[in-house]
Amino acid sequence: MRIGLSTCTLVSALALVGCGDDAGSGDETDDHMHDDDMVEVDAPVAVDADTSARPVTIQFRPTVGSAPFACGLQYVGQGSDGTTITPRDFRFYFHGAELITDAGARVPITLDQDGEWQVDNVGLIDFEDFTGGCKDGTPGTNTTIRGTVPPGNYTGIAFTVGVPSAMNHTDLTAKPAPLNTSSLFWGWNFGHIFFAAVSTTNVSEPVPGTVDHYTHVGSTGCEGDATMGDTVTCANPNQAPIVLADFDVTDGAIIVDYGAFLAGSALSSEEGCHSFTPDTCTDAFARLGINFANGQPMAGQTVFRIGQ
Ligand SMILES: [Cu+2]
Repeated sequence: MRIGLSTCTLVSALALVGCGDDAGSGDETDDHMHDDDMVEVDAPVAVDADTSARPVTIQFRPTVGSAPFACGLQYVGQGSDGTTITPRDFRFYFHGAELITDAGARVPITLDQDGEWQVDNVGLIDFEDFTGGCKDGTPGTNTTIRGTVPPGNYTGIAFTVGVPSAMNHTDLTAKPAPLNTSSLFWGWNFGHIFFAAVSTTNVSEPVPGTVDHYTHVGSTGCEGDATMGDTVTCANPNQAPIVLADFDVTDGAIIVDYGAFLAGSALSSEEGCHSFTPDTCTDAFARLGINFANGQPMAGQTVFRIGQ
């Protein structure tokens, strides 16, 4: 749009008064009240740039490899030992979700504050529905990020798996949902379980029955007494920043692959990972993009990918 040289422009530039649409600019949003109209004369400016936030919904889709994930289904050949499993839990916290423009700029998604799944810039993605063998969570599920972003040409998405440290070490009962989910909380100092994937398998040894294999990712090596108001810092934050390119915000979905996360874990064993044991944690952490040795992000995560 060009703002034409007009009586209105001249008058408003000189007298600093507003004027209507008689400038012929077609500009519905500019009230012409500013005092620098003179420099805009015949200068190209953005056409009716409506910068108001637009709603955006990011879809997550849980899978076990290429198969849809669902509580109550059996999946053969899972883990490092080719176990037949049924899921027991599949949930994770995210924060700091951003869309990425075609120019590479990161634009935060302002989350809808729904009183249940999203608060501040944190959300809980919950794929389990408390049916079948899923016993750790709730009937409710949440498979989307819902919020607003300014208009833009977005081609990628980023978010971090985990709860921000400042919100992670507090009195659970004083926290708003979804941060008050007791089944995803270890205690004040360790904080929340960021990523939970639990499987159940039938075993015949030593006695016939079932074995649950837990993989719980959260911060470790945390110091400072949160109950006394100290700021807690964790030597191993174990937060996973995820960046996915070539994401179509309107048509695409983010696949979250339960099978890929557990592909290197011995699922017939009850010796799972609660973020403390290198033997059972190192592989799963790496698949999520976390170096177990130091708790820092590392490249090569295979749990999240773009799909439909
Ligand atoms: Cu645990």
